[in-house]
Amino acid sequence: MMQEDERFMWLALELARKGEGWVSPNPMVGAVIVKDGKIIGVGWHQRFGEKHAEVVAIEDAKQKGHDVRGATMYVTLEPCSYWGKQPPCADRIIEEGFKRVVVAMEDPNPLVAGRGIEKMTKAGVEVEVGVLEEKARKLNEIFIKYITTKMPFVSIKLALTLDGFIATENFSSQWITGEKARLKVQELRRRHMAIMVGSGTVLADDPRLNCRLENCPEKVKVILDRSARVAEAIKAGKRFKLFEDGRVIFFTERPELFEGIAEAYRITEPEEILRKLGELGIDSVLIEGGRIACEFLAFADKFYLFYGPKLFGNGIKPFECLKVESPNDAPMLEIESLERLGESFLVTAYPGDG
Ligand code: AOF
Ligand code: ZN
Repeated sequence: MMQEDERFMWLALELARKGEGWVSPNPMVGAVIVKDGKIIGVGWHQRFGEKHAEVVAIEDAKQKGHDVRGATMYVTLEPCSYWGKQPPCADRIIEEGFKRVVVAMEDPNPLVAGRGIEKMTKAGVEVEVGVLEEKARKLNEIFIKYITTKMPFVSIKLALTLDGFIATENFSSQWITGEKARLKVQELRRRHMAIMVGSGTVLADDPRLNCRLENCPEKVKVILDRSARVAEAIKAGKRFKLFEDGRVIFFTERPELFEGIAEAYRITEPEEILRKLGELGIDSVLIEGGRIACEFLAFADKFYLFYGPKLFGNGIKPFECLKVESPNDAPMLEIESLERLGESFLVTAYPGDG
């Protein structure tokens, strides 16, 4: 039975992932309905505010002429128990007469937090929790952080030479990594609601900061521009590609200079910037500006370090602000994976202990 449960949950997790980028700040959720050992319906949460995975799967089964009474529902997140933008899935599952519900993880949303499971159990549904839980937690690491802290999940992405530089001494950084690594960055952009860089990057590279994969929603672009250099450049007649799509937010000491240009806040302290983004409903930030990475190091939840096969000898270092004197004092990372991307490679890591 266990093996079977894992197999269907695996499929539910794959389905959930199809909502990536579109459901934020909601979780990615997938559901599979099984009766007499056969899959009779599948579904996933497709867009923020729209139908939940369980309901999509129930409708899928019915539309194909199946009766869900007595069936098993595999779902990657505990079915919800309250009325939000959608009705409570736990109630619907009870009404539909499911015999068994297999859940990967409890919903960390304080409005649910076990109440969905409790409701179904009380109604006589067999509920099992924790199948492929680790995988489900990883899939929704952004949601878990945001729903429990109201602070966005912070990822730091850097492109480094093998000797650890993010740019030459005159700030030139195009290109350190190759095509495959750049495609991977697009996938990271899909996963995060907002992309953040400093004004130096905007002025030097004029990046679009968008997601160019097909099936990718518009991004929120967050620019740290303490002295409003971008506003001044615009007033002097310069144009920037990042304004071509998506929402643009500046954090600056001079928000008044951005009137008629973009949304701007008089906040420059990293923790306050993140708090504001959380208040604005932004669940995740991908920090792409190498020179702002160090300021946000203390708040980083994840690192994506791309290494290209080059040596600069000298240049800009990403974490110079650390000033570690003894290796024993160095912050540690916990490496999750190593991935080869053409001639480059990617180290994915979490902050470690210490
Ligand atoms: C589920 N299945 O597919 C999703 C769930 O405003 P609402 O009604 O869309 O509710 C959002 C909350 O519902 C979200 O914070 C999370 O706790 C849960 N999301 N639950 O059973 C789903 N997307
Ligand atoms: Zn629901």
